[in-house]
Amino acid sequence: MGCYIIDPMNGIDLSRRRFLSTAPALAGGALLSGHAGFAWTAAGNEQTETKADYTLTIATQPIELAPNRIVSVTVYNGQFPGPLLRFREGVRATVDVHNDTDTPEQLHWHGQSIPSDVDGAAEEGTPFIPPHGSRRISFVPRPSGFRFYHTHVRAGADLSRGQYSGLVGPVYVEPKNDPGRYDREVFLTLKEFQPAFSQGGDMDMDFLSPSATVKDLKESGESAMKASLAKKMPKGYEVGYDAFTINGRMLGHGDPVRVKQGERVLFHVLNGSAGEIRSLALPGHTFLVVAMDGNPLPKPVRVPGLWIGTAERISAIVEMTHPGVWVMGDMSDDDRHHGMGIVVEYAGRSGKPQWIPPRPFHWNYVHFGQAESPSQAPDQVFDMTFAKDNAALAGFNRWTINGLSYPLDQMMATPAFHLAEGKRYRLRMRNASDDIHPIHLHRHTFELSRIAGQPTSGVLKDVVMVGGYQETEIDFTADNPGLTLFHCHQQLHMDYGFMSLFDYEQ
Ligand SMILES: [Cu+2]
Repeated sequence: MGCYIIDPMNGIDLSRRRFLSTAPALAGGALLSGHAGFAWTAAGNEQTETKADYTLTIATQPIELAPNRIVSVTVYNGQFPGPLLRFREGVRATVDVHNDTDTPEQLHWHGQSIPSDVDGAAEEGTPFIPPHGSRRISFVPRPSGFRFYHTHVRAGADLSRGQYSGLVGPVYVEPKNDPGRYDREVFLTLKEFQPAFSQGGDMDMDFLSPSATVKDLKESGESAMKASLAKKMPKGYEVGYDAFTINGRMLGHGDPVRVKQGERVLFHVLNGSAGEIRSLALPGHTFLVVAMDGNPLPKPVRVPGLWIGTAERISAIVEMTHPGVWVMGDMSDDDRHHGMGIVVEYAGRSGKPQWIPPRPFHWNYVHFGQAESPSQAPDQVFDMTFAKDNAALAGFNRWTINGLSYPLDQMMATPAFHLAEGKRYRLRMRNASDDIHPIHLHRHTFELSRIAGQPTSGVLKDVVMVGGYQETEIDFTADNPGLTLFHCHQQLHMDYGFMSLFDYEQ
């Protein structure tokens, strides 16, 4: 989109190779004082390189989704998903990121409460990882649980960039003590490839409960759409996909999940999509959901299947009590037939993997929490209305929060919401569009407090799906000073305005 501003200091190519070859010329290291990748000895003129806990290299290369289905895609360390990174809660970690592409990159630590300069969003002031350059990132991982890392650049109309790429990987921050009663863990990353634009297409909303919509939101959304179509505007672009994968392999082409009868398997499921909402079911089995977005629920809840918004994570225990060879897959037949699934194979069983749809069910966040509002009242409530301006930006929908669209040609916009450290806030999000928006708040954990009119508490998350023409309320404590980005996690929506910045009062 041509709108990338590289900080002049951080735009300097600090790739390891070049640094080592030019190091003798940089006496004293003043130029590198902000670069934590090198520890200087007391003498100050000799450097030793400390080893990072992890190294991630961003590069574009062929990735095999299935035999003869090889796509060119940008990934971490030559693989999809990126390697599972395990951190210890509260123990400082360092990660070296090398960018072997021609464009600046951002690596966002989704779901962690860390400073703005390492969070991985240019809108918050995180320096870019320059093209053919490197950056060492150091932070204290927290809170514990299932998190992830992903690129945080705007893709705009470029379907090879942003999260349309394969720049997604799981993170597990080990808690100080792990109470889980399970035999083993399996990490699953759900992700589509081979994106293409289409016009129109309505999102499937039927799975969300409660389904009640708000009259004034519906009226304003529908009248805006009608007015646009009356002006002969086409419907704004949407993105669809040809290939669907779990852990980078289309159904039937990856290693099966091999289980034994009686095992309790803890699945950590990440929706790594650029914008799709996914579902997952395993015939003859149920899911005991123990955590959402990595945060333990007040109590585990058993469900017949999972619905996972873009960037959401669900940790669920499956008791292996139904021997066979099964397809664990998306409930959409079309998406499953295009690859969204993985085989679960019991020891000693063979044959063609079987799929049986689960009984119909609705997905209601309220079922996972307590049925009353949070006991702590907010100090302040922010009202936010989300709206769509159909096809307003060269065929792309323009998105607004309270009438404002985040500037496309600017990284750090003027913060629209102001926080005071220690105060408790409520966001009352009103969706005047017919799409479901997976809303993400950076650097903070929020508590669901009301879903389409139903009060709730105790469910701690960093992404929540806000249903079409519905209202959702979330509460959070301003406990991590610094610029904080708020946005819809659909790449297409955030790139075309659906973002806002919070700052802290000085
Ligand atoms: Cu959205």
